Amino acid sequence: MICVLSGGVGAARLLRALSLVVEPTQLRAVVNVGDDLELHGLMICPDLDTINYTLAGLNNDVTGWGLAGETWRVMSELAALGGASWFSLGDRDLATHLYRTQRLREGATKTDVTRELSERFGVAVTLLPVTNDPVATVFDTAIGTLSFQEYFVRHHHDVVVRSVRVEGAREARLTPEAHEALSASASVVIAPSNPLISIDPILQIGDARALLRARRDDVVAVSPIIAGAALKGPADRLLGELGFAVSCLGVADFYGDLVGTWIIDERDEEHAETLRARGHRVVVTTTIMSHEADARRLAQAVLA
Ligand code: FO1
Repeated sequence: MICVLSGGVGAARLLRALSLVVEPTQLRAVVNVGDDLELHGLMICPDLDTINYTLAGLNNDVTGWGLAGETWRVMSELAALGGASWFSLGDRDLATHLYRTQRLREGATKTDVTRELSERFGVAVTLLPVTNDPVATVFDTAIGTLSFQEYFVRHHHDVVVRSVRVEGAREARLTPEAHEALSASASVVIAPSNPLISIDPILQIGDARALLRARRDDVVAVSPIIAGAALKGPADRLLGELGFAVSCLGVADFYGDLVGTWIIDERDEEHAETLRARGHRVVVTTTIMSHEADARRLAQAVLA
């Protein structure tokens, strides 16, 4: 079994790549829930849904989130009523949130509902929310305190961030399934997701960080920063704002002694020696998964 610490798009692509070279049933994704939100009375779990939709081959390539072939009739009716429409929920996507919310009201856990949704979508990778307890990633910014999606969507991650915190992390517990995946999988892979706002909210739960540190030699991380920039989202900007170098070295500083092996892009080969000198094993390869052959090569490097 391989465990993948996962945020949204970067993790979804890595899991899809890994599924090309290992049986998907051998993969377990421990997924961030710090960007989950309650809106219109519905529980929305963007990272879990992005991964589920991507692995089902149904992700929306135009938006990068939500479902393919989406329509927006409910949102435009809601906007016409003067309702909150800044966070776009497509008509097809809404069914997922309605289903999840109803099941949670009936007493199911997020872990239960995630399993049910994966089954319905025919996804064989096991998706595990890191916790079933309430947690929320919050940004202290130049314009005040913002929830994750206020920062990310409403303000297009275009405000200066002073600090990030995960409310509820101290009290939250790892689910037994996530605990087992982190401690008993043959290896743990940190996906090329945003280290500060997708992976750290996983590491802050329970003893996740200690579990990884204790098996550092089995921990492989794929750098989300390539030649000083993130492929998508604000990871590069946030690293700089929070005092880290905007490079794979800055990401390595952030994770510190959790990682045994770094997988960095060919364009960052110049940093390989520095990482080796710090005691990491380093693999240099293509980390952009835009073509199947590259995705397969990256997956093979991760597994090797
Ligand atoms: N991202 C946007 O930029 N705008 C949206 O309106 C939006 C809606 C949305 C609805 C459901 C969902 O699962 C994801 C959605 N996202 C949207 C993506 C999401 O905000 C972020 O990509 C993740 O939270 C970061 O991992």
